[in-house]
Amino acid sequence: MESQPHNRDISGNTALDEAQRVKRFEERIQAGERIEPKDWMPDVYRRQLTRMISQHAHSEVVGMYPEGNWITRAPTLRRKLGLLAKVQDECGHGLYLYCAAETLGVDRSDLTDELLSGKAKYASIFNYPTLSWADIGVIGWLVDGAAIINQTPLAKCSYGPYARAMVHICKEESFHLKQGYEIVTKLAQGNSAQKEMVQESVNRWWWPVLMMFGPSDSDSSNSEDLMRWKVKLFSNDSLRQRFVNGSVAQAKAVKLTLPDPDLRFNEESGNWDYGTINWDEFWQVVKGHGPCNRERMRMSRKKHNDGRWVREAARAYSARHRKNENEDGKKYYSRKRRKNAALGSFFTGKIRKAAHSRGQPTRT
Ligand code: FAQ
Repeated sequence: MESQPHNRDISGNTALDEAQRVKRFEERIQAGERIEPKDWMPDVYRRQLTRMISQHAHSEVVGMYPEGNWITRAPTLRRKLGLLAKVQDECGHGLYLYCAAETLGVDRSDLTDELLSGKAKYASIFNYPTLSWADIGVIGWLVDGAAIINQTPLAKCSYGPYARAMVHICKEESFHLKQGYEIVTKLAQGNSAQKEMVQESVNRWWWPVLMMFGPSDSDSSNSEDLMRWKVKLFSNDSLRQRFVNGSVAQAKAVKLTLPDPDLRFNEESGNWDYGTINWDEFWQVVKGHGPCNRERMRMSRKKHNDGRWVREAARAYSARHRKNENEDGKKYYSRKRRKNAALGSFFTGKIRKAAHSRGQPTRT
């Protein structure tokens, strides 16, 4: 009996086919080509992207809560409008990202279930409370600032839908950064209570913001895969360093200090060296034991339940819409609807004619 040269999988592919496909895939990545949803990709690439994009989407959505908390308490109408628009943008970012994740063959409702069950992570930073108005400025400056440093390279990542979503998102994040830095500048130039408030806020947010970039490279379990496949173009530590380098000058410009006694310019490396990050705190927050984890999850579940009727209405609308399509996808209108439409144009015609005879202008 002739022996089988290779094991075949369910679609009849041999192990050799698989190795060739991986090789071809990696060549495409090395050549800087974009991978698109219908292209072949290794399972691990698909899984890693689904994990990362969905956690990013959850972060944008949960990220609305700390700032949303201040919409009703913004000090002026201008600030209220700016904050409202910003929070709305974050919601939009979540939607783009869920759509990008869905191109990988997952369903958004399953991703939401993973968030609500506590299985999926979201950014650690959103588990800290917003205690003063200055926090809104500092989030815009530092949190959005860190997000931009982390996300601008993602706009050049190897997966097309993620990269394209990031272009739009980063433009909006840049606007958020400017808005936040403007609030910080005003407070830093204000009276002594305002200066104190903004400095106190920087002191609370600085270290958690450094943690946003993820664990140090030696503890980053996903970086190897993600960097080989050009999803992540830079390591966690290198982006964190870039952020520290930029923030020092920005803080100095508004006469604020960063709460790190070990912050020092290193002539040799050209970087600002910084103190030790409290990784124990980071992992505690990631595992659900941060100051606001419970509150954020409670709110997420409440919003999900409160929004049930909207999802049901959208589903019913979509089902009705589908019923009104012929097999070839063309719109089908019932006899009653066709009659009403005809009557509508009959009456519109009559009204126009009457208006015309009275010498009134008519809308065309
Ligand atoms: N928080 O192996 P790595 C924003 C987890 S959006 C919680 O290094 P990776 C906009 C990680 O999931 C902010 N968990 O992971 C905004 C992994 O666990 P897993 C979100 C974290 O993926 C502004 C484990 O630790 N941005 O701010 C965190 O290679 C203002 C090992 O870590 C993105 O999602 C963390 N900070 O690198 C909204 C950007 N870090 O999943 C409102 C895209 C790590 O294996 C207001 N994502 N973990 O169980 C990324 O760039 C990467 O996923 C990293 C993590 C860098 C976040």
